[in-house]
Amino acid sequence: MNKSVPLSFLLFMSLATAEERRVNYDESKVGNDPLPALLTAQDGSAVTTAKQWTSKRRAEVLELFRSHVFGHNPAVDPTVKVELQATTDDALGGKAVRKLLHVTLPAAPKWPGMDIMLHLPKAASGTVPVIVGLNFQGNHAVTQETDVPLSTRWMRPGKTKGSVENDRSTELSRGAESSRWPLSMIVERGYAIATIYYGDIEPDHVDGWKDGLRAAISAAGASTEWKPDDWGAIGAWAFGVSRALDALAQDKAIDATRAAVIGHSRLGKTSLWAGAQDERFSLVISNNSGEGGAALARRDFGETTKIITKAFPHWFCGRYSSYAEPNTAKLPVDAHMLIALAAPRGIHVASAVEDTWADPKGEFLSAREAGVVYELFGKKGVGVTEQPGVNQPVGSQIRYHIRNGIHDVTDYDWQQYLNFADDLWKK
Ligand code: GTR
Repeated sequence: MNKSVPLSFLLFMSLATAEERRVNYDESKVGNDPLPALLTAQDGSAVTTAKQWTSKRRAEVLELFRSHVFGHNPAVDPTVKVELQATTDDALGGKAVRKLLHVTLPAAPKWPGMDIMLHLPKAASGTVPVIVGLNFQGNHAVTQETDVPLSTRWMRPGKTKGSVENDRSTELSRGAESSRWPLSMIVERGYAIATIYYGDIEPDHVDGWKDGLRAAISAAGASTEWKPDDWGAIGAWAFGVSRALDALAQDKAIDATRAAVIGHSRLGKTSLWAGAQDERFSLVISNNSGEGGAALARRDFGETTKIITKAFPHWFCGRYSSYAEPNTAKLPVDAHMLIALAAPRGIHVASAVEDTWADPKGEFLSAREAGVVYELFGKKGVGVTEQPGVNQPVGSQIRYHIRNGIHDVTDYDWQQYLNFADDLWKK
């Protein structure tokens, strides 16, 4: 059993019927529904070449994810307006130049915009690759640097008064998420690192869209009635990540052809979806993304489609909940297809031993099964058939590792991601 009980689990328990309150952690009971075929097009023809994947099958798979899982983004002019709000030449003890950018969308003036915190390696000669990811608690929580302004936006309610959890917009919360963002290590390895608070894009609760990007983009604003295949919060967050890349690409110090997207947990699901849609990301990183991310939905282990769509219906399109158990086998996609949408680019899937809620084995299997698409491009996937042991990263263009410990992002995880980035971009 996992050590820490996820909030969604508690929420689910309070909403669920007795029959639904069953979480399986027995590998012999995960079920064996076959996965949808990656290499059979909707007209029944076999996909045998990279060209057939790129020109036909890829678009079909992407459309299936839009129609059934994450929803469609609305048509909107994505042009961003970027304001440089502050530059610090001696950030991170002199290792980095830090820029604070504010990004808005002129086509959606009601959206207050998002703040990007960008750290650039000072020692770099020439342009640098960039890693972009959303954070959970505000840019001020990612760094200990006291001159980064505290977020004034919506924050996830906390559990205990007077603690970091309950005071996410006060000095108490400064640096609270910094263990997940080893900024010094990243810039020392020659990478720029950009992060954005996910709540800037859209608050994370069922009515969050009313104060976020989705209402601002919809002509009907907060009186919008969503169709079953309209975008959910993950769609909006992923859209925001792409707009961040637009903004970063304008910085002369950055080489946007070497851009990675990273995310943990729900933001790992977001990273996968951003990488699936936006092929400018040449490396896609899923850290403990679990159900609705890298974990196969058809495996009944840990969190299920039923649990996630009950606890967090706003993350997905409305239709996704119709595939809650016992209907999961009818879902026309599964996580291996989400991984495959990154092909032939680099993708890294990471699990943690104690993160059983996210189904580490299901995360590995999707990475393994996506390999057939990479092979069309002459690239190798994870290169093994069995899930590797702890701290034994595997794979070529699809990487996978499982480390000790809980649902989290650790220095060990980052070291693997940076090693992969080096292999892709520096060798
Ligand atoms: C959990 C949820 C997971 C995961 C996680 C997170 O409560 O059940 O799917 O996304 O939240 O984002 O922290």
